[in-house]
Amino acid sequence: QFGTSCAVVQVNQTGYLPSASKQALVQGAIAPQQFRIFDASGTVVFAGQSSAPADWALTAPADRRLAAEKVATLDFSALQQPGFYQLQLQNDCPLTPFRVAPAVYSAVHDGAIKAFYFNRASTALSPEHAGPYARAAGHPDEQVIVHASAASASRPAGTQFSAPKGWYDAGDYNKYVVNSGVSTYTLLQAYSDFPAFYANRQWQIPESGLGSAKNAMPDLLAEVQWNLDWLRAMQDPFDGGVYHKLTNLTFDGVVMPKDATKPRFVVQKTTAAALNYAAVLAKASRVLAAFPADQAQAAGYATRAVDYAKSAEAAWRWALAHPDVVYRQPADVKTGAYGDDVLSDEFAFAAGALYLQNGRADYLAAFEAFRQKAGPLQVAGWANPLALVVAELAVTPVVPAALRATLQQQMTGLANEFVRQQQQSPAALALVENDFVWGSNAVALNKAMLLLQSARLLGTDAAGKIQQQQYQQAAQGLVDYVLGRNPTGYSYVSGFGSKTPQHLHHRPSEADGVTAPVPGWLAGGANPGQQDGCVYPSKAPAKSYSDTECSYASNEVAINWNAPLVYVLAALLN
Ligand code: G3I
Ligand code: 9MR
Repeated sequence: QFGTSCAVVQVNQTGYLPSASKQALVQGAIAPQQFRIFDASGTVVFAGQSSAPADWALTAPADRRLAAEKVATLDFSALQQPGFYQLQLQNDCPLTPFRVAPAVYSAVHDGAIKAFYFNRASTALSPEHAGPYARAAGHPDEQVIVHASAASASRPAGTQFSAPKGWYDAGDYNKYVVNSGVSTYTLLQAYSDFPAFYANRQWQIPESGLGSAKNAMPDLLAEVQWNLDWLRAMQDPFDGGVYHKLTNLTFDGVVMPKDATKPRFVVQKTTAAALNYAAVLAKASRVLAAFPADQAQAAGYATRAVDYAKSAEAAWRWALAHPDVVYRQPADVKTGAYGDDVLSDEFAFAAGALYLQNGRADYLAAFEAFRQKAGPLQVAGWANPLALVVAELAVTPVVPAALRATLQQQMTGLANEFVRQQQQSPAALALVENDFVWGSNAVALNKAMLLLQSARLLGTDAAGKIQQQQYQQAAQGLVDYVLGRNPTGYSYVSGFGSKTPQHLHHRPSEADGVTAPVPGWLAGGANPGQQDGCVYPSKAPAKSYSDTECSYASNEVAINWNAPLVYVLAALLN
């Protein structure tokens, strides 16, 4: 019933913060578009014109344009009054609803962190906390078998030990130290960057509100503790080495946890696992030790803080003695590999985190040596954790001033590049062709995280303020992108938005008999690699997303994808 010439408009489906930049995406227009915005009473409160439609990624051949059609941007940043609005191109075109409100990311933030609770292993989820997603316990992981690849004199192949709890990695039911490490570190960083925000924030998990004033643990730390308890058990107490993963030999079928009863193994000790473990345990030690002494004592944090620090150092020593044990998937193991041959960034990650924990010069020196070896700073990801610790070292006063300056320059150098990407994109999105990999939505959010962390490094002079605004705008664009302002029109977070993934590759969501998937999960996102061989609507990088259970390469969920979502939403709410 609408005019055939109507272009499609995509907005952030959860809304816009009053003072933030506000943009929408126009797809399929060939000429600039006029647009109007109506308030709830139907009054026009804003009118404007789009940017000129253009191909996104000019360097790509015609069939590889990121969106397969021309895109343009509508800017209505000046609309700051909270309210419910509708945006329209020409008179006979459809209305696109959106809202402007101060706490617009509050619910989606809580959903994104609650998702970790929904993926807890070794426990039942109660109706009180999980509603329709309540389920029986699975994967007790109390009799985990040492795989031949992980055998040592103290724990020969076939030895059994207990390593319960932790979060399932993703849509599968396995637990991988490398990926768990970066996810946990990111959540702990959210806690240490926004302590007041998290102090009393609750999202109905079993630990919510438990304990006396002296030992109540913020929900975020309680959630993280669930995973730390598992991680801690992944270290071989005899030599400090850390198993790479705890897994079945082959992926489970589409069943609920209680019906997934294949034997569980720990597989190979690796350098990357030891280093990620060391970084997280060092960070956790510091977070727990920072509580007021009487509170930390009452809650048992003080003891744990000491244990974690020692354990992190033991893992570090193991890594130094075994500096190049890369993960090699044994022939009988078919689950996720998280293999990475480049370890200098992991070494620097662990050294930096240990230095922040113990202040020792040898760790600082190791950080510097490995950082230089790792080369230019890269956006964080499971194979590239270094940026996570660089962001903290860059703002920590005990770090020597010259090093801090270098780290700050590295961060702003990368952030400036992302700003350029946004400015060069007709979609006003800081995304380039290389970003569209398996887990592209997390690439977007890790970029946003780096931008927001870089924004706080800038001076308060006029130039600093302009740059800061650019960083915030680029980050906001990336958040908009995952929440709907993208060429698929999906808000990629289950349950949050008007068009959200319905068929996540997530075993509980598929097997639980509830129509709607478990809420709060970020789908991996557009991925032209299409490694799953499923049916996709398009090959164009930014449209290569398949909302099907089949599609693990574009529609799976993962803890390392939700973690930067949590961080970035917390940052925007602060
Ligand atoms: O980095 C390269 C890039 O340089 C290259 O241009 C591009 C071209 O294809 O590939 C990029 O690498 C891809 C990499 O993801 C990017 O992070 C690989 O092709 C791709 O195969 C790889 O996918 C990983 C996938 O496992 C398969 O190993 C994902 O990162 C990783 O998130 C995913 O993790 C899985 C676990 O194994 C099992 N549990 C679920 C989890 C999520 O799907
Ligand atoms: O479900 C698995 C998913 O968690 C992984 O990310 C993915 C890639 O390792 O593999 C999925 O399992 C598939 C397997 O690799 C091939 N057979 C079909 C499985 C999905 O149902």
